Amino acid sequence: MFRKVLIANRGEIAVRVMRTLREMGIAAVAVYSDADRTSLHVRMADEAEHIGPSPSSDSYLRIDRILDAARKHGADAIHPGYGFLSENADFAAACEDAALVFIGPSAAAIRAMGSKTAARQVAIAGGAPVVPGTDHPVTLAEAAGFARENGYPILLKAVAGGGGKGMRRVDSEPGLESAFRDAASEAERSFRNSEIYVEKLIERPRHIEIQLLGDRHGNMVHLGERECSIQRRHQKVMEECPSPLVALHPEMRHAMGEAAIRAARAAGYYNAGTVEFLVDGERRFYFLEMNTRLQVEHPVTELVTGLDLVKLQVEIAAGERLPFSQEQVTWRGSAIECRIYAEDPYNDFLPFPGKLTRLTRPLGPGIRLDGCVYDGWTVPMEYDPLLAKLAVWAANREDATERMIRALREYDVGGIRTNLGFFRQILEDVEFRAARLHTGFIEEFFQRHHAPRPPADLAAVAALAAALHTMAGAGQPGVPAAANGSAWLAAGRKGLLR
Ligand code: MV4
Repeated sequence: MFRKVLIANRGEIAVRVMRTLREMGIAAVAVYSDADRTSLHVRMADEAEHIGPSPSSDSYLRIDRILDAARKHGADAIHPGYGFLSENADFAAACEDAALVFIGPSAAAIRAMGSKTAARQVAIAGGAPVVPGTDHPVTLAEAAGFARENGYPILLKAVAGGGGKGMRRVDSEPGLESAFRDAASEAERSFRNSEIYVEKLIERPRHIEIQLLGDRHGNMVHLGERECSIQRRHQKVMEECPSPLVALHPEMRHAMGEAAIRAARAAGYYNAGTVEFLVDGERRFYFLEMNTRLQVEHPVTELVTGLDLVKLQVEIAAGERLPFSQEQVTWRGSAIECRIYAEDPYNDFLPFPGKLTRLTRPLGPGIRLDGCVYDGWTVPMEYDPLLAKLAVWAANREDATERMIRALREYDVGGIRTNLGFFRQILEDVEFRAARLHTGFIEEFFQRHHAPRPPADLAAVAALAAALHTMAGAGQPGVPAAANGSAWLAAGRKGLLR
């Protein structure tokens, strides 16, 4: 087993990885930029190395500086976390060249899954269902040909894809040319690769993903699914395990798990990984892409399976065999995670970094908090303003929902704006309660909650105001307002008289 591991990351995930390393008796080396001098991951580490100025391109994305730090501190392996260099095939290869173990899949597997068309080819080779589409980059004429054969709407996607960049919906032939140009130029700007491919558009899909774990001896298991349909601008906001849809149709877990394993096997995959699927209204599922890293939302899988994914990642990277078989994986209860951000949900979710002047954390039964903040810390504006991931476990979805509402009530953050209140509204929402989830959920949620009130309501409010006004004028002098009716009416009357 490794003696010392360098964590090439920051924030809550660096802290999360460090906690497991400590439990395994492995020393942790942190790296940090100027902006992170006072950050929790640096304070918690056994050793720490400064790797550059605040911009991540000068620090957390500098392969040379991270490898220098690992050599200087005598680390045996590097955990990349998520984001930054975690899905950079060159980084994985450079680690191996420097005789450092990259705690993740092979550089070849990362590369194969990084190209969305190559990933489709791998999935097809493995026999996993994919959305009808092209398995290679296309010209405008080829895109038009595909649409004529398969019908509109279609979705143009960037080959180098991710995060919805370079993606355009096209509903009919006249819109195709300009959409193609827009998609290609956005892809060029985002990825320096303008290649586009085409898929048939799936309307209002759910996003359900399968967690995989494979060792370097050819064993692979799935750890079930996560429902990640509640997201905004391609950023997940809330995740659940199990998916409420799969909970109703348990055969889906086995079918999707098997499909995910086949796709990953075709790529020669090992370590932790996630296969994303789109699920349509008829519960058909389609391979979308594979994430070759530990995911932000891994805690909900850990809560329901009782496993430590980081520990398993480290053991697999050290050459150990998976310590259990597929039949030994069990799922118990229900977990929900909310991503707590320093942002203003009522001002277009604008980041709201700043100094934390007050902090009370939720505690008690079934609560897990993966955070990186402490009272008095200033949330840096250079990075993603994720403060913490609040996850709860309970026996079923209803209880987990109530527990999350309770935890959010206990959570108090002062000095900055957060999305805590926004989550409470979602958790109370009838559509959420009924688990009618899809990738357009938040957009529709806002439409439902911010829609102008129907005229009937307006008329009712006007009538009530008029009635209260009349009552206020006709009220007997000297008689307490509450004696004329409810305290509620009294309050309304006071308001009108003020
Ligand atoms: C789709 C799709 C519908 N049909 N592909 C969005 C990000 C990128 N990774 C793929 N995405 C989608 N691909 C077809 N053929 C809808 C989406 C999509 C989406 C997918 C997962 C999670 C959230 C999403 C939000 C909007 C659109």
